[in-house]
Amino acid sequence: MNETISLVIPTFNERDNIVPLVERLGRALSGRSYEIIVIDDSSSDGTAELVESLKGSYPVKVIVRKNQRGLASAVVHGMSQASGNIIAVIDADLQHPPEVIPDLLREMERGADIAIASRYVRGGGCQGWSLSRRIISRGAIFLAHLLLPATRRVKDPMSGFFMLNKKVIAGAQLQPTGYKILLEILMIGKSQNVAEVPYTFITRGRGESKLTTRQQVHYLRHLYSLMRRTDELARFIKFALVGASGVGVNLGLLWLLTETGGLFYLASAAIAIEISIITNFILNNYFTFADRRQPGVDTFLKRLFKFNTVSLGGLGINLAILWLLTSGLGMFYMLSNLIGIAAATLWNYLANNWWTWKS
Ligand SMILES: Nc1nc2c(ncn2[C@@H]2O[C@H](COP(=O)(O)OP(=O)(O)OP(=O)(O)O)[C@@H](O)[C@H]2O)c(=O)[nH]1
Ligand SMILES: [Mg+2]
Repeated sequence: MNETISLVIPTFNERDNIVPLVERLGRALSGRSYEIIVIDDSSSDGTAELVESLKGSYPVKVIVRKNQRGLASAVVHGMSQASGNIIAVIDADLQHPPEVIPDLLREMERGADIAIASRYVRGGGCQGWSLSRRIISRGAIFLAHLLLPATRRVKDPMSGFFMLNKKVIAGAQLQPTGYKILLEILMIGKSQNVAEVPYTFITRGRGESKLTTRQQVHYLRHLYSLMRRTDELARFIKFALVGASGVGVNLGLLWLLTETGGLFYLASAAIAIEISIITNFILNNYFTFADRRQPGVDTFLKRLFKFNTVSLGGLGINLAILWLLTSGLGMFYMLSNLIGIAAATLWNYLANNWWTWKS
């Protein structure tokens, strides 16, 4: 395969890094057909001019954006200018070793449509990260895995260093905001086969980081936006509606069994709870998680068992919160119970999404 590889490099004040990066890219890709597209958001340190001066020696071009800032949008802009079918995205600050690119290419040649340089597969890592940055990075990935099930196939969906086939994003309505462009591509693009290769994220040697706390908070908004655009939010609303129908079934049966069936109210309650769990399960199986349904009585029963277990956990959470808030904090018990129900619903949703209807 000797397709042209389009390397997209976002820059903002990377004067000290861009030349050594282009030189190392040239060595890593020698013998291959490639182009380098630098997207510079009007750096004030002369980054764009430096890239221009490399034109005689390397296949580089630089696009200077005047009134725009933003890593993800810069990358999308760069990708739209790619003439090759294979696009690689790499930071300018040498934290992404260009020597990994041949490994990414190998995965593409084996049939991957996205190949990710990953910090979180065996052999990968982060150099010199503080404990807090490690925790934030892992936490961000955990949240993505929790709320966006389609990312679970990838260990490092936050990587800024990856390669993809252009057709993955052809026609995709990308809404590039913030820093996490790969996450957007994984969720909105069309990829079948995603591979990860290990690399070590090196400490930044020169220049300044542009990653701010504001960017990290912005990430949460991006997650929410992706949940909305990929129907994961709709799934949660369906789950909550099914839960509400279960309350109806539960109360109705409790009344019926006690009043007309003549059962002791605690016995009716136990039966009513179990039956409402079963009706909730059936509705969720055919409605909320219809896209993850699998044939076979075996799976059905296994999932019903898991759903029951999760519901029991939810009941425990509901009661624990009711007790803590009422007896511990003196809150009115109806209000405590409402908070308990909200917490249990969240637990039920996340645990069932993660475990019962594992995608
Ligand atoms: N065009 C453009 N590039 C940007 C922008 N913000 C960051 N970049 C570039 O994107 C890459 C990653 O940004 P960094 O600030 O290094 O972020 P990071 O690597 O996640 O964080 P550090 O480990 O702290 O460096 C670098 O090449 C930056 O120059 C921007 O607003 N526009
Ligand atoms: Mg960096």
